[in-house]
Amino acid sequence: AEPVRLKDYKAPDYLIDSVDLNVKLHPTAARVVSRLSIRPNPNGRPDAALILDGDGLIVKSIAIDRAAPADGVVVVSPQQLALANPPQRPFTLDVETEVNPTANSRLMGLFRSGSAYCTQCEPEGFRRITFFLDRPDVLSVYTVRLEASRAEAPLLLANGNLVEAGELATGEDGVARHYAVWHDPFPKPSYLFALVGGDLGSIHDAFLTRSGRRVALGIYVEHGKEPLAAYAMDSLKRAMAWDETAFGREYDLDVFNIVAVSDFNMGAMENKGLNIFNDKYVLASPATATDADYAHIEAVIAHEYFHNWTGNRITCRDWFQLCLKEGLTVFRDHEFSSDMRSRAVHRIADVRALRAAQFPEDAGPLAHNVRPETYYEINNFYTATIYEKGAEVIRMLKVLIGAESFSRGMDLYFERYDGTAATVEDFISCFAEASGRDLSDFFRWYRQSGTPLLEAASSYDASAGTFTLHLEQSSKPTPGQDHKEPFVIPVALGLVGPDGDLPLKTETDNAASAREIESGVFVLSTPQRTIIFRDVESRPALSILRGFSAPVRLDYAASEADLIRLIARDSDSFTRWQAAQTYASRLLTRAVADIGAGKSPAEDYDFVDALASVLTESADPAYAAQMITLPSEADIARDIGENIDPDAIHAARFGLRRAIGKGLSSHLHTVYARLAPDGPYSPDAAAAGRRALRNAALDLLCAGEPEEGAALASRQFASADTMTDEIAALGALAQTPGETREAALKTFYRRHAHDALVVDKWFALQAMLPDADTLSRIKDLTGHPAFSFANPNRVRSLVGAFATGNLTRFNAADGSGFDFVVEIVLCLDPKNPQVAARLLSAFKSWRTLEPGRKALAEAALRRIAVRDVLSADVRDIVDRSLG
Ligand code: BAL
Ligand code: ZN
Repeated sequence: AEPVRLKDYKAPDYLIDSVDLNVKLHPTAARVVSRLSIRPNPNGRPDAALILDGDGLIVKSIAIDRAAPADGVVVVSPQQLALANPPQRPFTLDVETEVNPTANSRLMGLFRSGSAYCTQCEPEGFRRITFFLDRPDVLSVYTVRLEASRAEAPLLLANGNLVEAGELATGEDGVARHYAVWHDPFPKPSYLFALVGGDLGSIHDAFLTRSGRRVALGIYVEHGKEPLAAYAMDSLKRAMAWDETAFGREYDLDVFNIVAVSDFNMGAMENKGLNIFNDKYVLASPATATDADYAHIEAVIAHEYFHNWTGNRITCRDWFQLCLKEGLTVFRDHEFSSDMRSRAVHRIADVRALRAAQFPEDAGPLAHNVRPETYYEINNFYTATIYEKGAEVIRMLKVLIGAESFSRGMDLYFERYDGTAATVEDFISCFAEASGRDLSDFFRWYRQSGTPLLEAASSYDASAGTFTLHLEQSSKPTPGQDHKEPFVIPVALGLVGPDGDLPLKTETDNAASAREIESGVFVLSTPQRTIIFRDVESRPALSILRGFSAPVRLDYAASEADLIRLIARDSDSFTRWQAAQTYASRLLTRAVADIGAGKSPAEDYDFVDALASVLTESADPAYAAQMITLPSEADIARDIGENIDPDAIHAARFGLRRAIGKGLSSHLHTVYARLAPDGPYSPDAAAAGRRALRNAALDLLCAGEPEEGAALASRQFASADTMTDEIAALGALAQTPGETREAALKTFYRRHAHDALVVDKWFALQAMLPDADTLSRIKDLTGHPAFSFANPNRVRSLVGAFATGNLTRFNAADGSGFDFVVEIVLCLDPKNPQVAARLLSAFKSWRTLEPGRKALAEAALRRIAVRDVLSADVRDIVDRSLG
C-alpha cells in the first residue's frame, strides 16, 4: 500500500453541512439511517466524484434527494460509497446501514462495553457507523435521534443538547421502546461524534460559567459505582474554572456529560459535550485508587475537557496536524495539574514520563516528527512524540517568547481559528505575530525527529574571574532524515556558588544579551555557541537546562563535587533533582560496567550523604520522594545507549538501592515513622506527598535490610487503609520470592477480586517481577478466570506491563519474553489491531540490546513480518521496527 502524505493534502471536493442520524440500537443489528446535506466545495475540484468512506457496512437503502437513484449512479461496497457524477448543487443523500455492535471487537465505531452501547470514532471510526467524508476538515452540524428498548437502554446520550425525548408504541416484538433527540449546534468533524445507550448509574452537578451560563454536568458509570465518580466530578469543575482564568475559555453547551466504560482502547475521548472514558480515569476511592490514579484522573478529565477548545472548537485540518490538538492539550493539562499540585514535583514527573516513553521512541526505528509527513496507519500515531514532545515544544515556545507574548498568541489563535480546521503553521503564525519574532527556525521542532544532544563544556579562569561555557548541539540521523538543521534550543541556566545562585554578567552587554541575562535563558540556534560570564569570583557549579527548558539529552561532565553542591544549593528545583539523578546514573553506569567485567561495584558514600541531607532538610515530602527515587532500569539503559545487558542493569540498580537502604537506614526509619498516616484521608498533593516519601523509604529499607523491611511491609500490608499504601506494601513484599509474597498476593486478590481496576494492578505487579519464573507465572495468569483478551485494560495490565515495564524478563537472554509477546500480538491482531500494534511497539529499542538479545528480538519481529495476513496497524509497526 501507498502511504498517506502531507504534501498530497487537498481540500475536500464536497462539504457536508448537516447530518441527521437516526440510530435504532440493537445488540446485533443496529440500524443507522443517515441524511447528509451535501454541496460542492467552492474550494474543491468541480465535477469530482464523491467518495464516502465506509468500513464493513451493510447497506439497506440509498436515496438521492429522497428518490431512489437510477442503476449505476451509486456504487457501493462495504468500504466505499461512490457517486461518479454527483449533483453540482446542494443535495441530500440518505443511506441506511446495519452494523453489529456486539461483534465489534475492535472497539472502533459502535460497540458494546458490558451491556452498554458506545462509540469511538477518532480517528476513523465513524465510517464503521455510516458512510461519510471521514476526515477532520469536513465540519457538520449533527442532529441525532436514538431509539432503543427502554429496559435495555433507559439512558440515551449523544453530542450537544437534548432536544426531545419520549416513549414509542410497543412494537410487534412486545418491546417497549423510547427515543431521544440530541442536537449539537457546533459544526464538528465526524471523529467527535458519539452516542451512548445503556442502563447506567449517574451523579450530577452544575457549573456556572463566568458569563452566567448554567451547565448541567453528569457522570455515568456502572450501577453501584456512583460514589467512585465524585473525584472526577470535582476535577471537572476545577478544570472548567481553571480554563476560564488561565486561558479565557468558557464552556459553550448546556450539558457536559462523561460516560465511563470498562472496554476502551484509549484513555478517554473528547467527543463534543459527551466525553467517553476508560473507567480507569473516572473511578476512584481511597481504598481502590492510588495517589497516582487520582492524579491521572484529574489530568485526564481536564485534558478531555480542555479539548473542547483545543481540538473541538478549533480542530485539525488533517491527521498530520494531530499534535495541534494533542500536544497543545497536554501542555494545557500539565499547566492545570501544576497549578493544582506542586509545580516542582509535577515538572519532574512529566520529564520522567517524557524520557521513559518519548526519548526511546525518538531514538529508535519508530521515531517520527511531532508533525509527521507520511503515515500508513494513523492509529499508530497516538504516540508519546505527538503528545508529550508536542507539549514540550509548546512549553519551549513559551520560554522562548515569554509568558506575555505566549498568552497574546493563544488569544489570537482562539480568535482567528475558532470554528475551523487548522494547521500547525496557523498555530505558530499566531505566536510569530504576537511576539514579533521569526519562528521559522523554531518550526524545525515540528519537522525533524530525534532528540538533539546538547553538549556543554566549561572552564573557569580564576585570575580573570571568567567562566566560559561552550554549547554544542548535534542530532543523529533518524528514519528518513539523514541530515538535520540546528534546532532552536532555549537553555535556561544559572551559576551556583557555595551559598547559592550567583548574579549573571556576560562579556557582551548588547540588548540581546541583557535580555538573556534577565531571563536566564540563553538560546542556542546554531551548531555551537560560547558564552563568557565575567566577575565570577570562584569556580561555580553550572546549573543547566533549568526547568528542563528543552527536550534534549544533555552531556556535561559536571564534577561530583558540583553535583553535590547543586543537590544542596540549586535554586531551581528541577536541576537540583537532576543533579541527584545524574549522580546516581553515573554510579549506576559504572556499576553496570563493573558487573559486566566480573567486578563488584565500588560504593560511594558522598552520594548517600547527600541524600541523607535531602531527607533531613527537605520541607516538601513529595519532592524528597523524587530526590531519593533512583533512575529506572530503562533510564539507565537509555543513558548507556548501546550493547544493553538488562540483567547487569538490574543488578546494578539493586546494588545501589541496597547501599542506600543500608547507609540511610536510621534516616529512613525516622521518615517512615514520622510520616505514618494521621487524620482523615485526603487525596490532595500534600497528603499524597507524605505517602510517596514514606513508601519510597519503605522500598529502600526493603532493599537495605530485607528482614526488617519485610516486617514493616507486612504490617503496612495488613493495616493499610489506602490503595497507595496497600499496593506499595505488596510491591515491597514482592521483592523477595517466597511464601510471604505468595500469601500476600493471594490476600490482595481475595480482598479485591470484585474490582476490575484493582485486579489490573494485581496482574501488573506480577508481570513486572524480575524473577526468572515470571514468564511462566504470566502464562498461567492468562488462564486465570479474571483474565480476558477482549478487555484492553486487562491485556495492558498483564502483557503490556510485562513488555514495557519488565526490562529483564521481556528481554530475557533466551528470547522467551520476545516470543511470548509476539505470540500474543498475533493472537490479538485479528480481534483488536490497535491494542496488538501498541503492544508490539514495546520492541522499539531492540537495536540497543547486546548482540545475542538483539538477534533474538529481530528473529521474533521477522516471524510477524513474514505473515501474509496482518492488520494495517501491526504491519506498519513491524515494518518500521525492522526498517
Ligand atoms: N483524542 C484521543 C484521546 C485524547 O487524546 O484525548
Ligand atoms: Zn487528547
